[in-house]
Amino acid sequence: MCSLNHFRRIEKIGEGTYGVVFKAVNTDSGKMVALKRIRLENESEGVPSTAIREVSLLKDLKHPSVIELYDVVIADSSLYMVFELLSMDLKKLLDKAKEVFTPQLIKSYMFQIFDAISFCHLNRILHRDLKPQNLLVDEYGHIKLADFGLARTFNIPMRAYTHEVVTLWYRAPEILLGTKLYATSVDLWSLGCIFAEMILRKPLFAGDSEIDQLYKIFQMMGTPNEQIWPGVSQMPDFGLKFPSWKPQQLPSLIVKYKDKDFLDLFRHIMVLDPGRRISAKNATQHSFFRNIEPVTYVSLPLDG
Ligand code: INR
Repeated sequence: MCSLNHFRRIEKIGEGTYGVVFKAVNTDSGKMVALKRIRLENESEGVPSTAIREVSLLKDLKHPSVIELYDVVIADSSLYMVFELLSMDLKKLLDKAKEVFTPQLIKSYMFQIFDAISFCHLNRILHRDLKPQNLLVDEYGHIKLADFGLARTFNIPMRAYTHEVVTLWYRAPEILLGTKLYATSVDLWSLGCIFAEMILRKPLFAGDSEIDQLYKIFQMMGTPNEQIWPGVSQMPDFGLKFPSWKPQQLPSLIVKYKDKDFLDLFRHIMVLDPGRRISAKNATQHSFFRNIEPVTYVSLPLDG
């Protein structure tokens, strides 16, 4: 634990689910960092010790594709997290630089993220809210996971602290159906949606409410039943009145993707029954990644 006095804030760079993120500099070392502030105003008894313990565990979670947490600081009824700084998030890159998503870059990003998620799952950490905004990229072709590990401590809120609507587009069907027992498979669904978006250059399932999100998934993947997903009819929010859609052909850009192995991997990820969905570890060993190439320079769009 170190003091906040060692950091000078430069500018606000992002708004995570739980708080605002600043670009800052460690004035002792000159090192640039990302400083995230989580306000804990309604915690009258100070910062809960469980939160401090849980957040501190993340300091030991070291992987080349997981944003490093350098330190945790408690100051002025806030919890500050000092992180590794990267130049851009994947959402901005998807919005601004659609042409950078070559098949090699998509494959490289997919491998790095599956490897990172596999490592997190091995350490019994679920992300639970993966989306392009919390995948960070740099100009060397690296992609790293951020904004994870807090879901158990703070719960995923309905709205970001800024009242911005929390996106549902990457949410697994079992969460939308009200499961309370999250498994590692929720993260695989989100990754499938993100990878489809890199190829399609638009979101795969862009729902504007929980039921719209669920129906968009069912319209493409088919409405689940007990045959294809044992236990589905017992889920808390399963409705007997759900329309029964037949599975549709996946978008043609995915079916006709130039790398033949992609479709097989994608089909193993986008499985409605979480128990039958591929694991992150098995995904890294899929034949799609046989010819993985080293990461290379990516020209990031300048801000403005
Ligand atoms: C950037 C962000 C660059 N870097 C947004 C951003 C736009 C451009 O959120 C970010 C982070 C960074 C960031 O460099 N390191 C971290 C975010 C987060 C943790 S978190 C660490 O957890 O998502 O708020």
